Amino acid sequence: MHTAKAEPLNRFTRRKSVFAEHYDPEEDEDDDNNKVIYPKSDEQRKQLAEAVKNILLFRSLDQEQVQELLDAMFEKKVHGGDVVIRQGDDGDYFYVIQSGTYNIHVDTDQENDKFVGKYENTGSFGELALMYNQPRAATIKAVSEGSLWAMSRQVFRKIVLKGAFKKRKEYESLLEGVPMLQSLNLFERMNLCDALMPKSYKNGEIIIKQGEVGDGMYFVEKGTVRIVMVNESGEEKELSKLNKGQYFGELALVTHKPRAASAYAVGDDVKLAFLDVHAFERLLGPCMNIMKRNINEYEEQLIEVFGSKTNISDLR
Ligand code: 1OR
Ligand code: 1OR
Repeated sequence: MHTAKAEPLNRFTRRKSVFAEHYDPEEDEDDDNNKVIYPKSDEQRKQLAEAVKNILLFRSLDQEQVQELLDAMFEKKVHGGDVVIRQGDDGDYFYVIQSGTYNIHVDTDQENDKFVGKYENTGSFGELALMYNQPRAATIKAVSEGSLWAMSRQVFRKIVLKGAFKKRKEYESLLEGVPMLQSLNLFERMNLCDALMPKSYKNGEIIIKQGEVGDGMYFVEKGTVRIVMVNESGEEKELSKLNKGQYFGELALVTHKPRAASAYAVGDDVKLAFLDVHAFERLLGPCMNIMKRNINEYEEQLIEVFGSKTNISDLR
């Protein structure tokens, strides 16, 4: 199971480009005279705008770029049984799902055409071959009637690639250093990179306020964060100091309780990567058990710090 999961990772590091061109985002020039426009009805435009709203790869794009993308995408209807992408082929299009169910199959060294997952009415696929100049890493098969929005390799590279690649590169090494995330495969970690948003704080600034509703969690990219808790008798205690590669703010998301502590920036150059609660639920499912185990450790430490089990009943 684990070997199968690691396969695409080896692919990325082992295989050489199948295209003559090598990846260099700086080479992709902005040529504004060369815009591709597929006319769409108002209804189509509305549907497409809705479909791309949750595409993590588009997160770092501005309004204008998103408009250009919408113009450049065209609708593709599929029938049950259609193979949209075949593993091993060269990459031509990136797809956003409008409707339909799509199975993901991966041919590994051990097994032919193993079913590894599916998309249902939402999501996107086909970015890997376009980003990394690799053969298609999986086969995508339509299970039902459906509709896709396709974007050509050229448009993808011109508009989406630069920002997304930068983000994946920037966060890849950060996430590699987070032990909790070791259970994610490379593909899952890349999706996580797309979802993270950078945030900066100055010395003493509050990041999380105890008692508030949790909207996301944070990974420390640079600098130090203090975790401070006020217990039921109003006593304030510093619980921990966190540095690069550590995370916080996960507790409220796991327990669906208010924030258990406050978090403050230490020093003027604190950089964090923020993961909102929706992406957290979609992407960190495989890490949930590890996070829960770490919460048990919080409980043990809590007794040491406050000398009693204060607040512990509140924790779950
Ligand atoms: P692509 O251009 O390589 C196939 O064409 C697409 O399938 C790929 O981009 C991804 O968008 C998508 N591993 C690799 N690619 C995947 C995976 C995947 N799932 C979807 N795609 N894994 C599945 C994780 C559930 C890991 C399999 C071991
Ligand atoms: P959160 O979403 O509750 C505050 O927002 C964050 O502070 C919390 O998630 C955790 O990431 C972190 N020890 C270390 N870190 C803690 C602790 C903690 N509680 C919350 N955070 N505790 C052990 C005491 C030494 C307290 C457990 C209740």
